[in-house]
This record gives sequence, C-alpha cells and structure tokens, in this order.
Amino acid sequence: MTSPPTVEPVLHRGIACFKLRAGGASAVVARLGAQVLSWVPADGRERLFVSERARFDGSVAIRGGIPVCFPQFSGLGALPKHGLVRTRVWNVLPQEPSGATARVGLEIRDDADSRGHWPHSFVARIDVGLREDGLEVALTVRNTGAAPFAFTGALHTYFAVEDIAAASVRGLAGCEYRDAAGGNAICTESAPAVRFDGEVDRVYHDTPRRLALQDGPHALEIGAQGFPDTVVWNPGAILCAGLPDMEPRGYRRLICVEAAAARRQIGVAAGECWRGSQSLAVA
Ligand code: TA6
Repeated sequence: MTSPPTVEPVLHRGIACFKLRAGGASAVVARLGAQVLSWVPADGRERLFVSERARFDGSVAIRGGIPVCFPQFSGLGALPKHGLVRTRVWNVLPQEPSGATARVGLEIRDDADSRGHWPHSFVARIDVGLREDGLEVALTVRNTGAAPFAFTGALHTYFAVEDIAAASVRGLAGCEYRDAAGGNAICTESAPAVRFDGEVDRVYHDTPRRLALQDGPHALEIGAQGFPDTVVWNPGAILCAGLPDMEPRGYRRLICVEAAAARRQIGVAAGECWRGSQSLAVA
C-alpha cells in the first residue's frame, strides 16, 4: 500500500518552501514567488531546471522552476518585466488533504507597492497539486475592486532537458506565432516539432491544450487550461552568456514551455475570478 501524500515546511536553498510527496513523486514550492522549484516524478528524474547561479534573495526572480508572471507577461506594457509577483513572498493558505494528491496553496494581494505600479485590487492564488503521476499548477485571479481590470500573464515553466540538441516540443504545427527573437514577425509553425539551434522566443497563439516535450528518450505531456497561448523560450548561447544568473552553458539544459495569456489581455469584472492551469505528466 502506498503511503498517503504529505506536505511539510522545509528550507530549500536557504528559503522557506514546502516539500510535497505523493507516491514516489515529490515537488518543492517556495513562498518566494509561489514558485515551484522542483518536480521529481516517481522515476526519480528532476524535470524542472533551476540555474546553478539563481538568486534566492528576492532581488531578482529565481531563474528556473515555474515563475508566476502576473499581471503582465514579459514587456507587454509599462509594468516591470513579467509583472509584480515573482519577487514577493506569498501567504500560505490552509489546505484540506484530498485523496492521493499533496496540495499547497499560496496567495498574494495588492498592496501599496503593487498599486503604485498597477492601480487595481486583486487576490492572486497559486494551487499546486502533486500526484504520483503528475503535477498541476493553477493560477486564480480575483478582482476584489469595484472596476474591471485586464492582465496578461504566464506560468513560465523551465523544463530540464539532458541536452537541447536532442530536445523538441511537439503539438504546435499549424499554429500562428509572434517571433519575439525575430523582430516580432507573425509566422506559422510549419515544423512537426520545434527544435533549438540558437535563441528561440515565440508566443504561439491559441494553441492546442496538449503538447509534448521530448528530451532524448524521455517525454512529458504538457496540458493547459484557461491560458490561450503557449510561449516557447530558450535563450541560446549568446543571450545566455549575458544573463548574470545563468551558467554559460545552462541554456543547453532548459526549455521553457509556458502556459500564457499574452496575445490578448484577460478581462476580469469586479468581484469576478479567472483561473488558468498547467498540468505536467510523464508520458
Ligand atoms: O517568456 C519568454 C521571455 O519573455 C523571454 O523574452 C525572456 O526574456 C524570458 O522571458 C525570461 O525573462 P526574465 O525576465 O526572467 O529574464
């Protein structure tokens, strides 16, 4: 008989985190940024990339895991890049144990600092659920103000791969994308699998709900709900060399496949709520 799922507070890389265990799988979720930092399915293989030079002091976002971008994706607006919540410490929500899933919930609300950038009242919540066979991360955004607001955002997942040369992302053929590394040209994906040879930074529009990441002989299924778009990013050697929190060859060991709302803003009426999620499973 498998033991019941557990959640325990731990220090990981010197910061307050939760360690989730379910069956033979585990995950680590930091209060800083509500960021998942590790996901090890029952086969024992770490599936998330975290840079050896990542910083954990909140001065910059942690380079790796699953950063939460809200209420702005990338530079699509006047806010700091990728929004306001990556370097904040989120509050922990009480959780009810449920079946075979280990769960942790974290939330953050607007404050004087966020309102200085973005004049809206909100609660953003991250729910992480770990099962023996997969991980789900959900972002819920509630508008707690009296007027509607609109946002862009993403779960900016950094997958670990053995070697970028043998890795690819499938399921995007036929999708339109904005090539952010190619002058923002609007293109259509013609390849059955996206491969990496130099910087790739693409916002795919209205993508299928199921994609696959191939990493040599290992494969993952990547699902998304609520988020209409998918961003695929790898910095390549040149951009990577200029990122102070990346080891120079680190780009060879990561692919970001991000559940995103980037092309169009998501509108949330006063008192209403929006939810989007990404789910990961070993294929
Ligand atoms: O999601 C892709 C992207 O917007 C890229 O343009 C790249 O800059 C990346 O995010 C990482 O951004 P960061 O602010 O974390 O360095």
